[in-house]
Amino acid sequence: MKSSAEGHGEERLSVTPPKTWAAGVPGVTHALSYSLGQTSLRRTALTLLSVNQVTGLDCPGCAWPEPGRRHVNEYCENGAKHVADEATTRRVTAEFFRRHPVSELAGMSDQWLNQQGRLTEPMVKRPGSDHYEPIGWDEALDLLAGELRALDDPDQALFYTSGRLGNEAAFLLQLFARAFGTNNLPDCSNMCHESSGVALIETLGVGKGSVSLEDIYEADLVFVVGQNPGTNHPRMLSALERTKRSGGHVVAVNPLPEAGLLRFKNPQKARGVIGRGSRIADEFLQIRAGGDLALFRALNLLLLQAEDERPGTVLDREFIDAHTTGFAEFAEHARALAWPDVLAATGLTREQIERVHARVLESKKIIVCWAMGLTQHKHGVPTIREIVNFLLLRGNIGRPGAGVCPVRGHSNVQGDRTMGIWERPPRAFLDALEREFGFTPPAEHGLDTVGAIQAMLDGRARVFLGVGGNFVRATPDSAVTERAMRSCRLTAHVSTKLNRSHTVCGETALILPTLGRSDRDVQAGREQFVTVEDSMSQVHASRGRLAPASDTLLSEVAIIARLARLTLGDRPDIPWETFEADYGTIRDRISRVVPGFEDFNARVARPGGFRLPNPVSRRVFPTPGGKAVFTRNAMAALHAPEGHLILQTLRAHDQWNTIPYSGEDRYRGIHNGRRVVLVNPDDLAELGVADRSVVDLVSVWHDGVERRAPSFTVVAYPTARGSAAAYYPETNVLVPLDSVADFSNTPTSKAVVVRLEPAAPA
Ligand SMILES: Nc1nc2c(c(=O)[nH]1)N[C@H]1C(S)=C(S)[C@@H](COP(=O)(O)OP(=O)(O)OC[C@H]3O[C@@H](n4cnc5c(=O)[nH]c(N)nc54)[C@H](O)[C@@H]3O)O[C@H]1N2
Ligand SMILES: Nc1nc2c(c(=O)[nH]1)N[C@H]1C(S)=C(S)[C@@H](COP(=O)(O)OP(=O)(O)OC[C@H]3O[C@@H](n4cnc5c(=O)[nH]c(N)nc54)[C@H](O)[C@@H]3O)O[C@H]1N2
Ligand SMILES: [Mo]
Repeated sequence: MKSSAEGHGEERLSVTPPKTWAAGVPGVTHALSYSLGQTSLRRTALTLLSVNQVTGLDCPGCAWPEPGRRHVNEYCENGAKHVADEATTRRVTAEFFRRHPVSELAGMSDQWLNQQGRLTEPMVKRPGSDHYEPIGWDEALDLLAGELRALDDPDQALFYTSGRLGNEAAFLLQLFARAFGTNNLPDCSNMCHESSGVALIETLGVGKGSVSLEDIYEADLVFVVGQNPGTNHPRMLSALERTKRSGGHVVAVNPLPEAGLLRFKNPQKARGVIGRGSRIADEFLQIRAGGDLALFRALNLLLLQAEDERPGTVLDREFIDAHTTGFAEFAEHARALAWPDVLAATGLTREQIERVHARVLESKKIIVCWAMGLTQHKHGVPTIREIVNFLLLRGNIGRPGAGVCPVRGHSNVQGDRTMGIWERPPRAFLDALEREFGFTPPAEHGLDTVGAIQAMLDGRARVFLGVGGNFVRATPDSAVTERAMRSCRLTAHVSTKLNRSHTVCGETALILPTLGRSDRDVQAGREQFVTVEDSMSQVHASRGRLAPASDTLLSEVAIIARLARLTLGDRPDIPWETFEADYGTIRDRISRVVPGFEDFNARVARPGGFRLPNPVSRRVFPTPGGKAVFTRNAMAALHAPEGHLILQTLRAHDQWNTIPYSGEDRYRGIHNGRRVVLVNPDDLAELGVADRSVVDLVSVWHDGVERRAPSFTVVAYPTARGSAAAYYPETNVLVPLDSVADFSNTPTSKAVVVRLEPAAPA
């Protein structure tokens, strides 16, 4: 295995034709073989059997909801891999850190670091030292608390989270940060679905999806836009299969012909194991990167024109009049669209778009699903606003089988936001905190992820605490971010596994190892559970079953509660010790602070939990004017200068975000290599670059700084013209820190202007 972070070329790379179907038996055996490489058969069986059972473990794989009657456990190949990765029997001990200095670890690959196993005891790297050494919990948390207290201003501290955190820990962390005096709560959401939240709050008043799983089953037409469910939300395919069985249709919009969008073999059914599987997409629009705003503007224009031809039959006038504002201004703006701009931006033909328009006219109930292919673009927010326009026109909001469906990533990223992990907390939330806990939380907005990096760079932020995640690999502009982290006085990470953020650290650094979701969590002699909220606002319990990876681990709740007490001192109004001993007492507080959680403990004890109310699904729109809002979204498209391509950075099949599990991307036919760039063969011909040649990717940005990712093997691939693709996080070095989406400040990870330069010989 390669041990250097940047290999030169991919000597063992092999490429086979992309698959046209996803899941099925190879998926399951593949997951099992990964699992057995990590752990024993017994642990594998024990964990997999409890995944997504009513009384079991919430699958950490993604935020797609579990079907209602969960008498069978529904999990997928990739969920199984994520669980196995956590349940591994390999261990990182003090001895490991004695053998490997930090400078050596910083040169190892993300995959290698992860494969060393579970972290087992708290470690500290002291100023000037190149080694982590063991430290007791009390001393470690005292050190961190001391650094926090020593800051001139609470806003010099950053509290980052990743969406694996359960509700209880998330609630405590934001409570701690605010009692300490800051709203600096950057999170992975800032790099993920922030654009969805911003667009949906503005137009519908609620920053979440409005549909349930039943709505998906019931829909006549489901759009799957900018999303690769075969890899990232495999269980979504069983839902789409059901939609299709009841007569619904699916339109996929993507620059890549992703396997899961085309055909699906359901591994949970005998029929899926043999046979050709179900065809998923009835229409596949192979769009150019960033062309979605133009596509939905075109569909909206066609709807307005169809209404002109057959008045009273196309638009839902009753809905528009009763529940929306801004229709007239929107319609006038919509009609100004020029078809040549649409065709250039999308790379589609007018016939393709009209065929989809015809399906729209035939469909009473429409849902649009989307993920990172929309949110991580400069005009991601306007694109999602335009999708809302599209749904509003025919009243496809707030009734069965219709609505918006941003498909979340991390299993509890939506719940963390509900719990107040947000650098821009709403006033009402802060007021509720004040009523419950008797202190006045800071009102000024805090720093998001990009803002946090900028603050570290110019010395405004000095102490970084990450609870979960892998900050230096998830964030853009790797070289710049690494400089930012290294300039901190102290960086500390609450983590389950070793990752690069532990090796690119501040003057002092702490590793605080924690229980994973699959570990049994016992406090004060009683078994605890945590709760999570899925992508469709269902809140339910998650219980770990496995013996913890080491006796020394503390839960996230315990770490945050102890740190808070050490930092803030004993205060009668926030009983940190009680919170740690009984998570039910945290839920009692949540029930009084967060709307929708009334009677939390009782309701979450019911099988399957409960669904948070979403007023949008009742056509109540909590916008300032009390109505859904039509918006005018100026045309925007991506433009690469001559000789350049738009590069999107995405996930391979065998990885969990910043952590590759192997060099395999089975569905796309890429084996034994991650430093590859997929390019349309016609683009290669035009650029004069040969298939399988080795190039450097060089990104172009107005600051004139040259950002280079060396040694990528070119693979001719059926991606849309002008739209290249390569894996994240190896390519994060190319994404400029200030290349962000308008309004949401999300890094534009799906739109980096690059050129391919012949690689310098190794
Ligand atoms: N196995 C596995 N599961 C995961 C994760 C994981 O890493 N591994 N990560 C989780 C997380 S945090 C998230 S956010 C989700 C991410 O789920 P996805 O959003 O599916 O993840 P990406 O790999 O970023 O894929 C983006 C998709 O958008 C397409 N795309 C790119 N640009 C455009 C565009 O301009 N227009 C359109 N229409 N499509 C475009 C790409 O071709 C690709 O299919 O998955 C979650 N689930
Ligand atoms: N270029 C580019 N950049 C991207 C993206 C992209 O598509 N392209 N996607 C963005 C998106 S959508 C996201 S969500 C972010 C992801 O960013 P993050 O959430 O920060 O990254 P992860 O890779 O999910 O974090 C993995 C680490 O989490 C820790 N961990 C795992 N489970 C637990 C747990 O139960 N508790 C604790 N405390 N720690 C745990 C482990 O130590 C592991 O090493 O990356 C973003 N960055
Ligand atoms: Mo994400």
